[in-house]
Amino acid sequence: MSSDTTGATAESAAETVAALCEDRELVVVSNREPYSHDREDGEIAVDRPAGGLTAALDPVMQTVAGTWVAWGDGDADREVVGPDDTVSVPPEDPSYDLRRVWLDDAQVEGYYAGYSNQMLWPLCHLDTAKMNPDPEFWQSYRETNSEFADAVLDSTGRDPVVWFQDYHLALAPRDVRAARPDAFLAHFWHIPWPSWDAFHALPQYEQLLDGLLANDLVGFHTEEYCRNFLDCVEAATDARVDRGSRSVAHRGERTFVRALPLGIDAAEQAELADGDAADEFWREFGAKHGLDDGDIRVALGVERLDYTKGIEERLAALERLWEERPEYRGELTYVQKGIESRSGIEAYRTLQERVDAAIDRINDRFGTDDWTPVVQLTDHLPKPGLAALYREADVGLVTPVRDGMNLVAKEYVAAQTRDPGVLVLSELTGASEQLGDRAVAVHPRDLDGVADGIDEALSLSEDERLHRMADLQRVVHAEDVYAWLESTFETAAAIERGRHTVHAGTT
Ligand code: GDG
Repeated sequence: MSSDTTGATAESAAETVAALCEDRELVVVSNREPYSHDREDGEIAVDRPAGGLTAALDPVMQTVAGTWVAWGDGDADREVVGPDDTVSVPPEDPSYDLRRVWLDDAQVEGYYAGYSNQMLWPLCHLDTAKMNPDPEFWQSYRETNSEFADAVLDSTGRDPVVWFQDYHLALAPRDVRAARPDAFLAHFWHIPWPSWDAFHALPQYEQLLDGLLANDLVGFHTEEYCRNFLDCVEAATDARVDRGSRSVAHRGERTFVRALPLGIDAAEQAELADGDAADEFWREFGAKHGLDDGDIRVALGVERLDYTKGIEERLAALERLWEERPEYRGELTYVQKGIESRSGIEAYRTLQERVDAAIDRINDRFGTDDWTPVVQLTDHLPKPGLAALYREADVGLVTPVRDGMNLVAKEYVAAQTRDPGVLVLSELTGASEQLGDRAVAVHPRDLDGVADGIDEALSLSEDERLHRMADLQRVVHAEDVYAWLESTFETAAAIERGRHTVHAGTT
């Protein structure tokens, strides 16, 4: 299948961002770093950008020659930095600075695994029972955010454009603002923002909001998260919320709140799915699991093993499907591509055990000598292998119980370059705001509904599948990661222009 594209590319996005930043320095701040240095067989090796966002920002940073501030977690990271804790990257063509922040074990435990992943993560995904309110976590989060802010201040001049990423860094903008009143500060929050009722469960709700309101722009994936954020500000602070302009006046500053749904590199995903490496992967994988002759249909789930992704509920829905519709036994295989994640945290370890037990139970119950109902893959796959799985899957099962966006849904769509499959998508993902209409929409906890959704997806005519997928691909290509970069920076530039107009008018 072919698709329309916007024409936004890595190069055009980088040029747009450079033009919009004019001569101001761009600083990106994130927990994870874009390059890490590790020792392999005594030699220092460089690990490349992995995630889609990091890969998309890298060419932008190369063009604007900015600074990226992030946790240096590679085991050889300290060996390659200069006295200012900075290394120029990429190694083969150094064009921007990577400024590393060092975390000790207590910070990894308190700031990262603790407050970020055992307070903010469960809170924003509405799983407040999993919150662990250890006071040390908060202390560590505050201190570490200050360290990130110091690193930003050390590495920039008077009025940079600083772009914070995600929930690890909610407090850092306030420290940067105090020292650089003229900086333009933006923040993108990658996970859901909950309603005030839920957010109220966080003891430090005021400090969190105050940190984020130091930004000129706060971006979320969806309009719903923007509304929730404004509701929280209204309920918890004395800031003035202006719903018309979707902005907040606080401490003499104004913060604009915008939905900026993140996309993927859709053109790259389609190319990978059509490439020789994907074909090669599928030949081997299909033969190994008896899926190569096309008789057995394939459903696919891809994610980090996380309790927000709805894996247990999905397995239960599949079990009901095989139980109540025996015609799918021997006819439908589910491939569970679940990569280990945050396994230092108890809730993640126990999830892993329950998922393994559910898969064993289902396979014992329905499996035969020549058919395994659930094939589990726990290894990290190279991109072409993942693209091959997407391409060959008749059903892409994306059923989180909560998810900020879910890029897997978009990758699945972009990889349908041949006989198109069908996306089954949870209503409780950010992606459903853009893709819900043309996917088979399901509620992840309605197990019969998910089973029906899988049945419906497998029963659609070829014509219907082609139409739905063409519509989905148009969205995923038009609203890709480069379009996202451009609209983020165009929004920032419009806010900045407005700010100067207001100042000019008042002096
Ligand atoms: C957070 C929010 C939001 C997975 N296994 C392999 C692999 N992956 C890649 C996928 C995809 C990425 O990991 C997962 O992204 P998601 O968006 O699905 O989910 P989170 O990790 O929870 O991300 C989420 C996102 O931030 C961005 O804002 O959408 O809501 O929770 O890109 O492809 N990649 C490779 N091999 C694997 O085995 N190469």
